[in-house]
Amino acid sequence: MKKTNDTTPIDRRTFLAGAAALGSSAVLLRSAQAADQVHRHGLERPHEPTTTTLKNAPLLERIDPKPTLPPGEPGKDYTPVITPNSISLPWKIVNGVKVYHLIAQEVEHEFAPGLKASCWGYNGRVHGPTIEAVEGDRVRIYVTNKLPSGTSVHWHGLLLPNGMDGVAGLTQRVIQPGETFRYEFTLRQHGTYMYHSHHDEMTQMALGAIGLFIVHPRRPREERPDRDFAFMLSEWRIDVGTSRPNPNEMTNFNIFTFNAKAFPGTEPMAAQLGDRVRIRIANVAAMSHHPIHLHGYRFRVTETDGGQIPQSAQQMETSVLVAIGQSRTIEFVAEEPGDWAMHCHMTHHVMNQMGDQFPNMIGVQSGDLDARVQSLLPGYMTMGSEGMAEHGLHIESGHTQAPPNSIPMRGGPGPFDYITMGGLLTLLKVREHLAHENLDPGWYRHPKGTVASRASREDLRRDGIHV
Ligand SMILES: [Cu+2]
Repeated sequence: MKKTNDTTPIDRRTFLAGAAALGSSAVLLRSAQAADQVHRHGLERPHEPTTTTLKNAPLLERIDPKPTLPPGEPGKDYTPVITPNSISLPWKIVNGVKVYHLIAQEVEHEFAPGLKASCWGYNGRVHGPTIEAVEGDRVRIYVTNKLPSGTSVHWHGLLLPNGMDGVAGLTQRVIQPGETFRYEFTLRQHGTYMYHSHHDEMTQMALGAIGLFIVHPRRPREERPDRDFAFMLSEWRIDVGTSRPNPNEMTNFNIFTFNAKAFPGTEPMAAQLGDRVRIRIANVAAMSHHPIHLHGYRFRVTETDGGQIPQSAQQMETSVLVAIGQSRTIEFVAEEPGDWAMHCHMTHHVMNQMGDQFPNMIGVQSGDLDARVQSLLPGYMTMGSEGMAEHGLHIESGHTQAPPNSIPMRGGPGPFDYITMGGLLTLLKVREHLAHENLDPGWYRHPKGTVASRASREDLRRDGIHV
């Protein structure tokens, strides 16, 4: 894969270059002539501002250009994206247009073993499947509403004709239950975008009516990644013992997810040593920004949802803040083998369904308090005198019964001990050889002498450490 100096997003000239390479259909010629006129006008009246020049372009062609390149193909034009715990939405090509079908519907969703809830999603998934396409593609997306309420879909971050923007009431009529609407536009940019309900967003997004919309570059500026992962961050309020996310919650969310899964329900990212890895992270949570921290690596932040960051301005980071409504893309070469944590660094975001209305009991010997409270509140457990770690262990060992349909303060099993993080945690697993392309390769087998362990008496004596 060679480096090119293409400008991005695809501008009119790039479209034309593609058109010229393809030959001359009537459509191509028409758009070429139109662009020529724009160009000439620009030359004839060089002092006019760009906006005036643009006004001279046929309006329709400017806001909804006809594609001049064939539909982008996976493997040929791009490395297909991997959405852990999810899939890409299938599509077909009809007369050169990529056709998709989203069905908004109620979905029974499992966040992690032990917690299921009735959510709203698309095509049987929460969140909806990832829409994947290529810059310059013409897409036609049908949206069928099987929800009990009206809905609409907004294509968050995409440049498109105003009437395709999906804001119910403002740019279109509400899609009533049982109706199917058609959206159609040409992708004029590349990057990590989203789609989500834009009718009663507070309710519909809180219940999960969101998804990723990935647009691959037609001609990448840099080498293509070997692995291209995509995550959507979201947050939920699901009270212990209930099974419906609460859309009325304004600040106090208690389930935080990568692609609608809390650890240990999150599927890890598998990569081979030396792979170029791209991770896209989008966030349309209600209230929380998430500083996502990847262990073991430093990475370049290569894209925002506004576009590619020039190489000279790309920063090396180990955490990337993904604010609400934003997406960020990071890239690195997988040079460090192991099982590396990737998680939100807001410590409450790696806890699930934590009760926060109790006095601080750290260091307090609570005696038989729990047993007495449990006669009134089954499943009650004081945040123990040693902190929260013991809580998950107590539950995992069957010592304490978790309330039905809940994952309070739960983490998950690790190869050494219980991992005391849940929520926004997933793993990057880098191996010298992967037996199966995208499957979990199991726990890392550390080379001898590379695991922290209990210091020996000899170590302490040699180094003059007195304990
Ligand atoms: Cu967070």
